[in-house]
Amino acid sequence: MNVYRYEENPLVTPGDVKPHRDDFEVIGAFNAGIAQYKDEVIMLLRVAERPLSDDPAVVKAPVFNTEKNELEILEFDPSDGHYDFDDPRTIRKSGDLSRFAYLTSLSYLRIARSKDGRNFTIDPEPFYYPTNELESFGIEDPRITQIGDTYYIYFSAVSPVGVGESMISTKDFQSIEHHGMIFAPENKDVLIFPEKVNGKYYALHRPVPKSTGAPEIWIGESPDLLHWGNHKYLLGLRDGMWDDGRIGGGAVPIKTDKGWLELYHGASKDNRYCMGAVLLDLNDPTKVIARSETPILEPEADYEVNGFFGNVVFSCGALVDGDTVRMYYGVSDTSMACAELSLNEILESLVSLVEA
Ligand code: MAN
Repeated sequence: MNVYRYEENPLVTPGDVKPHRDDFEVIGAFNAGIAQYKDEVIMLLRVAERPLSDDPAVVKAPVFNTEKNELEILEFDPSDGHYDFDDPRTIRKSGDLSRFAYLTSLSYLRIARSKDGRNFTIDPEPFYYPTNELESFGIEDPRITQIGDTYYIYFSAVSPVGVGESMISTKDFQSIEHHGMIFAPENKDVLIFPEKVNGKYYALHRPVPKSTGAPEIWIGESPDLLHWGNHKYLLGLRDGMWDDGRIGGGAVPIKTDKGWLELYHGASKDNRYCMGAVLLDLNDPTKVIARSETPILEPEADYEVNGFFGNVVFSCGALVDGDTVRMYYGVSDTSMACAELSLNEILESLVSLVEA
């Protein structure tokens, strides 16, 4: 696969973003939703901020208190045996490492704008900050689907009761309407198709089943973008391959002559995140036609390998112009980058899953 990484990569780094509070530092500006708005490319950044700490003997966890409408900062002693601090992203209760008790940073959404898609200017204020109790641990990994003149923005809403997917919408990237939670916990990586198929809206989503099953991709349908049903299991993990740990949708599905092309992320069991592609039937996206055997993009560049949580390429949006796919992607849970790939080359690389 020919991958052209921009010379300007990483395009946005935490150092480019001014923290929205003086007592905080920005540790991530990554996993951005992407949209074309008028003559600008909008990168809706997931900005992760954590409370400044000059004492290594204190680990802090920011939590948004919706009743008081303010951030609270909890403090932990890293030698406290009740908790496990090994994953820099989370604080876990010892003996129950399958779930987290707190996050070490809080994420919200901030706009970066560009005329050329390479040089971005970051808005001085957050675009959307947590506003309700389902968002008290933060807002993560937004995706943007434009339908008519409305941009639907949906994201992981993280709180002590779970990680679900909530949705807001805007027409001008200024005023916001909140539509509540559209997929209950645990669910992430929702990708709403940009148009109806046979009279129905479709969305990919990624539940994390517990009794049986794995973090794999499902598809559901809706009459109105708010009520989702008729869920079907779509795409699974592959033992011993690059996507044998967890998978989830990445960019908004791209309509092509051959079908709906979804650029998805797959992580191995040891948390190396790559991007791959899957082709779904144009008239029935619950049918998988073909899939990548090998990744279309994997962590290789220094900024993709090293960072807050290294070895991660994670796309939440791409822009397509003719044969050129401009895939924007978060790197190492730290910064944003972009690479161009050929649409035809991606399609030709897919291996058919349909019996001849
Ligand atoms: C995982 C990672 C983190 C994220 C949490 C909560 O631990 O994806 O980046 O903050 O889940 O969604």
